[in-house]
Amino acid sequence: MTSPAYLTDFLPRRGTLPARSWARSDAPELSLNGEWAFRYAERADLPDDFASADFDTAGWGTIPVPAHWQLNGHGAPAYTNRRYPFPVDPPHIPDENPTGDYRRTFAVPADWAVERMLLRFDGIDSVGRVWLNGMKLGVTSGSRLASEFDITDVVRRGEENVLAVRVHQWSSATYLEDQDMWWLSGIFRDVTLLGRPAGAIGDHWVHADYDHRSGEGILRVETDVPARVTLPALGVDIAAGEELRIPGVRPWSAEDPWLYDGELASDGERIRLRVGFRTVSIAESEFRVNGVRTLMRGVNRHDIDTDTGRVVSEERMRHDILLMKQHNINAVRTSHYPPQARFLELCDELGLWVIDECDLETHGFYPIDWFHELAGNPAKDPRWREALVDRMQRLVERDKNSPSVVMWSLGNECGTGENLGAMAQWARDRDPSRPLHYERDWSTEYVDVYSRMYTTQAELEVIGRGEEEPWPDADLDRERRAKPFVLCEYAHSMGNGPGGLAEYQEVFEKHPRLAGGFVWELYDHGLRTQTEDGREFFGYGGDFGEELHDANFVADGLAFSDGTPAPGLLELKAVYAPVVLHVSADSLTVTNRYDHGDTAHLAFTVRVELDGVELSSERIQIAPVGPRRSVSVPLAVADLPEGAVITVSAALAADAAWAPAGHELAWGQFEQPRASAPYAQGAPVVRTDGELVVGPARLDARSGRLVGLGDLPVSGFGPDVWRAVIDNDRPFSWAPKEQRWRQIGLDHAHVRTDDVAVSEADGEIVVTGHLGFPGSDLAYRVEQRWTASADAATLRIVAEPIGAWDIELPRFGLRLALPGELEHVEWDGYGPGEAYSDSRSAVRLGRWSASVDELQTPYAFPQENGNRAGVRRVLLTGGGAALEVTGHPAVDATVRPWTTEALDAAAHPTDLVRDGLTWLNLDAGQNGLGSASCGPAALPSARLLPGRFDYAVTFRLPGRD
Ligand code: IPT
Repeated sequence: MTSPAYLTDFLPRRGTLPARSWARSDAPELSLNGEWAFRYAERADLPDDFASADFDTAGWGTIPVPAHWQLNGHGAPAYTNRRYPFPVDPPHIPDENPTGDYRRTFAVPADWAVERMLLRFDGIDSVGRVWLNGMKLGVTSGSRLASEFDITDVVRRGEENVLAVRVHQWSSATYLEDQDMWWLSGIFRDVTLLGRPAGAIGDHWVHADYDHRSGEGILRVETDVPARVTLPALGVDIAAGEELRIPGVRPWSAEDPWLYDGELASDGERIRLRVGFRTVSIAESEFRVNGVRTLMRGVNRHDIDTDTGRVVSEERMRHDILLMKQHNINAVRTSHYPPQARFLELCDELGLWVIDECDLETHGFYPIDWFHELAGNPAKDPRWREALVDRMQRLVERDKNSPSVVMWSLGNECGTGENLGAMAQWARDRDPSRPLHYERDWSTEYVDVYSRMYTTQAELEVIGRGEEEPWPDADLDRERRAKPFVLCEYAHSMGNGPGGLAEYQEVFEKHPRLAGGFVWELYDHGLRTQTEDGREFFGYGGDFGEELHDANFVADGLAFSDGTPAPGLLELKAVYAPVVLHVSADSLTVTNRYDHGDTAHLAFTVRVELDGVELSSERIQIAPVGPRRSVSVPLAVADLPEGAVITVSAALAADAAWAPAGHELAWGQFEQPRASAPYAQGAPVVRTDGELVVGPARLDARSGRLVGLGDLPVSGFGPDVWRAVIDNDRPFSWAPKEQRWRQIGLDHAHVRTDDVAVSEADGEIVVTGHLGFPGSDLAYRVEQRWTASADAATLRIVAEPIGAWDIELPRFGLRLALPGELEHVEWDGYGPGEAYSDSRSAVRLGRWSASVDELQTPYAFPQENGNRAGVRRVLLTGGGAALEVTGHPAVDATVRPWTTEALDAAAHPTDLVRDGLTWLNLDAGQNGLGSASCGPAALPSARLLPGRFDYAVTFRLPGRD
């Protein structure tokens, strides 16, 4: 037996105090964060003499607290999604158990007039055995849960105190903490010494309901000692325990997070109160806040920082919340553990609906026995019951005073079992004011909302209508139908995507039973690291020498690891817009999708543009539109020229706490149709040395391939069906396509020219060929028809599929390589960002420009990216050269400094090296994105079926006429 006994207990925690509410008070406290002495070992069974006061730490290093040791030079991070990275034999753990010994000293400030002293650890991963002055205080467990020790009898005043903590990476509790994230250990949240004056408040609970019928707030504050409650703005001054109805309060909501500041004062302590009056209820299968059906437009958020792991600074927490608010996200699920208490304070203040989730996941039992009894699963085994209930208690007790928390969640992915029932029972008894959530309880026996993850849009629709398949038990089925529905995870944002968000949102908005959804997830969890030659990248599973890992499945965020929004977040912002603007040539309809507030805080602007030139711009007044209402107003735009675009934008009229005045929330557009440009025609075909020349186009006479446009050399010209596979295409996806694509040989196209026919009279060259794939009879017959004027050449492509195609195409288009100096791109069409057939909500019509570098999206695992949709004209310039391409009427365009093949082969963005050419794709289309890396494929309407393609582009050399 080499592991100390506490590491294999079903409840390793010992000696800690009962959980209580987070509080900000005037009682003295001392942060024990900072540089601690530190010693690292690979095993857990070392002597514990280091805890004695006279132990000499010579030879030890130091480590910051809070921090993970793996990110500070000891051991290495490791990523697995579900799998426990060691043999599954609960409650046993491996002998190889990285262990960190921490030591520091502290003195109690001389002026502390306190009766008792506590030591609080806000988070130690996974357990910490604590000594003070050589005396054992106990063991913390529950990595993302607070632990307090009473040290009154051990601490020495006027002397130096020696605090020693032994932290182990693995413990029996690891079986309860199998969240999909990095394995990172250490004292990673704050450590604080708390002075407790005589008469201090042990625990407090602010009950602040809102009666939406009368407009009254109902206030009652529970405490364990006599105390007074004051809220000056409301003239409240009552005793704790007393209930008061206060007329005319302004309720709290995520839309209008109104907090009344006040105080709770006992003889020994004053606690700062920030009271938000609000009532959560479930009625008629709706999730309601303050009596109103409330729709959560949410995301899942982990604590993650690319440099510090789950050590998240206040600045980063604020950044995350502002990022969410600025992208129209109004709700967050704290997957899959409670964040630091400060995060919830910020949610209270800035306004987000929060599903606060317990630190619990036993997902690693699924791969062992997926569909059956999950043998040994702690959700069922009675020996774990106390540990599970303990975790729930610590979640609820710490966070019960946050108005932003509108639901408790029992945890994530633990299968089902009575221990979850015990957690739910405890929480329901303790806090009947908040509904309970847990996704795996499909019967909803234990919970108040029906929750699922990664359902299709179609299934969501069925559930929204209340027409889902009955649950086998008729009573449970009836109860479930009376419950609201939460889609606690959807739209898996791994790599390029997600697609299909708009279609989900349409369903959410339609059915009152739907309480909302939470996209998976806010951030990529890449950890910043470097190549051998010092170039930075965001490392994922396998980049740190792990024995077992799940590669880039840890990079599945709407934002990149450093917090930069990825295209998915911009798409989500457009889809989650709280107002929808429908614009026509002469009217505007504003639909308010807020549940609680009107549109008085918004300023509306109407802009008219033609080919990138602004024709007019004016603010218009729109009387406030009430929640869930819509109004139409006439738009007086005189003489709209062909091709002109009207953009109506709704922005913050004044500064908000989460964004400055002018921050745009939503926009809508209308385009006055214009005729597509005519094909270039009229120039003769001229034969030169092995070339056919028509206008500026030069074709190889034998193969019919384009080899030049005027002086510009062209290489690599031909039809193209391949894209660098996106995560949603890959073998682990729920709708894998990569294997079949490669089996057909789409990544190795062979082009054969069957005929090059010149019609001199018509000035036309017709190149007929066969686009085939080695080993396959699937193919395309491709006809390229060239015509030209003096300065422009039009290519029309007509392609007919051959054979029994059984899968959609990655793309269908044309690719060519141009000199690398052409590195500046301007285009008319949708922009400024990338867009695909099922993610087009964030892009708008306009004239845009970017460098080739700026057009690349650096997905942590390189894959297809950067497609610009609906491009009518693209102009490439640089090195004194220029090329303009016009679509008839539009194409999808991609411009890259490397090939698709190089992109496909890269494991990290640092593998991509410019090859000296500018690669241009001009496509009829690309397959949609979907979110099949964990969820449904692209909707049928977004799939690129292998049908007939017929489209055209015109190449022109500007400055030649
Ligand atoms: C789901 C998990 O709940 C979440 O933590 C994350 O791992 C996500 O998958 C994928 O990134 S569970 C899955 C089996 C549906």
